[in-house]
This record gives sequence, structure tokens and C-alpha cells, in this order.
Amino acid sequence: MVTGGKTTLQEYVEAEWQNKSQIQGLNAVILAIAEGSRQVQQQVQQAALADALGTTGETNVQGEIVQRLDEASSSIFVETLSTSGHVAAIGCEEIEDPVIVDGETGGGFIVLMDPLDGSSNIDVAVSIGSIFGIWKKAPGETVNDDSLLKKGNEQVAAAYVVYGSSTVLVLATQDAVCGFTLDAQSGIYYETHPNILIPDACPYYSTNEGNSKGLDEPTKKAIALLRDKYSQRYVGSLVADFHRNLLKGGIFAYPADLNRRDGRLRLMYEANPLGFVAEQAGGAASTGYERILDVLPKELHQRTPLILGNKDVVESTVSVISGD
Ligand code: P6P
Repeated sequence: MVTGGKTTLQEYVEAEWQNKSQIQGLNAVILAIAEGSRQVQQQVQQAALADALGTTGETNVQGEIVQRLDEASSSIFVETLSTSGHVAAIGCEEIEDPVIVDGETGGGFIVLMDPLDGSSNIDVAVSIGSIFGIWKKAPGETVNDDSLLKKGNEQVAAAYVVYGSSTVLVLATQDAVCGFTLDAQSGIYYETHPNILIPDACPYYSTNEGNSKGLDEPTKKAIALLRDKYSQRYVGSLVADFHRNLLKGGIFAYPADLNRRDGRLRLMYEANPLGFVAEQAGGAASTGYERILDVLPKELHQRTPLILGNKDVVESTVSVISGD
């Protein structure tokens, strides 16, 4: 890969946070995520050959059959984050209870993650991803389970990794959203998408049309308006669908339905991080009734409806769903 002159992720985070004392150490957290994603990318690439596909036969806290890669990815990120020296606690879709990082290795950040989202696509070689929300613990706070239940608007950064035709890490800070592409040979992430902003144009809508019969009437009308105006693109892998909409414009909608009155996706480690990325890129994220980042969390694995992407289209869709 010709990488002459491109900024590396390490150079970016060190320059970005060099003089920001209130978030010292955040660069180490991002680099721990990057290192973990390098290892996950290798596992994903080798899974079919290494017979790591298929299931462990176990079920996770969601009662879903656990794919072997889910477990491996969870362990990899817990290891890189908990040894970074700057993480106080980790919440993870695959782990019922928070992982509290004790002793002096504990640090100032709380990371909530979906270590491998879209795992039902692994067996058919479709893009999957990892999602991370990053909060800072309060000064002097003794971290406990409740410490992880902070609103999305308190995040200091968020990131996701899409393992697709290329492996791209997208990092959102208070200042910008940037994308970094992995050179798998060297293991170095290079900046390839500086200052990402969701395009004003909205060519695509992403929703599972198979759920339409279970929608309430206002939501049915909102989805019908999207169907009339935009082309449908739906991978069934949240990170892949969101990444395309972030770069090319679009809206993702997984609203509540009769079978999923609280929605399907997870507030703390899917909707909050991607909502942070979307807003920092000029977009929006809503439950259909409330800004995602304002939702007061009640428990780590709670679900939420999610309308996410191009700001104008999210707002018009929400106005139809909520009847405002
Ligand atoms: P459905 C994958 O399992 C996932 O959690 C998200 O990545 C994706 O957006 C959603 O579920 C797909 O759900 O009901 O359309 O299969």
C-alpha cells in the first residue's frame, strides 16, 4: 500500500490531544482500540480457514447464540483496553456485568463496546464491525456498575471499525470525525478520510422492510415516505450500513415495532457511540421521540429504537413518527 506522506492514527491522536490535559490518556485508549481491531481483523480474515465460524453453542446475555469470533473479539478488546493504563471500566455486549479495572492500571476512561457487531453475517463473509463509546469518569469517582450509565451526551469520543473490503477505523472527537484505513501488512492505520461530514444529499435509506407489518401507523407512514424518495440499501450489519450512509449520505432506521417495543439495537454501545459520530459529522440520531444522546440510561444492555444519519431527513422522519 502506497502510504507516503499520510498521517498515522498514532500521529493524529498524539497531535489532537497533546495539550488537552482534561483528556490526557485518551490517545492510549484509542490506540488500544486500534491494536485490538488489528487482532480482530486477522481473526476475521482467518476465521473460515481456522474453523472459527459457527457457534460456541453458548448464548450471550442477550440470549443470542454466540459466534466464536464474538467471544474472541470481546477477549481481545478487554485485554488491550484493560492493560492500556487509562481505562477504569469496560461494558461489553458479550459480558453481563461491567469489567472494573482494579488497581493502578485503572485509569480515567470508561469504554462501552460491541466488540463484533453483525456477527450473524460472519458465515456469509459480509462486512461486520466493532463499536466503542468513551466516557470520562468524574474526578475522584470510585467506579461501580452505575458509573457506566452515563448519558450519550457525556461521551468524550466514539469510534467504530468496519471489517469489509478494507478495514476502516472511524474516530469522532469533540472536534472532528476522521477515518483511518489499516495497512494489514504493517499493521498501521493511515488517515484516509479527514474531517468527515455527512453529505447534504440523501440517496439511501436503510431499514428492514420485513418489519413493516409490525410498525404503528405513524412509523409506517414515515418509512413509506423514505421508500418513495430514496434507494434502499440494507446490509443487516449496523456498522456497514451506517458507514455507507456517513460517507455517501443516507438514513438508517430501526424503529420500535410490535415485536420489539423498545427497539432492537443497544443504547449504550451501539446507538450512543454512532449517534455521537453522526452528530459530530453534522448528522442526527433519535429514538423517534428523543435525541439518542439525551436518553437517561437505566441498564447497560437496554435496547432503543434508532433513526440515524442525515440531519434533515432524520428530523423529518422523526416528526412523522412522533406526530410533532
Ligand atoms: P435485523 C446485527 O445482528 C444487528 O445487531 C445489527 O448489526 C443490524 O443492524 C441488525 O442487527 C439487523 O437486524 O432484524 O434486520 O436482522
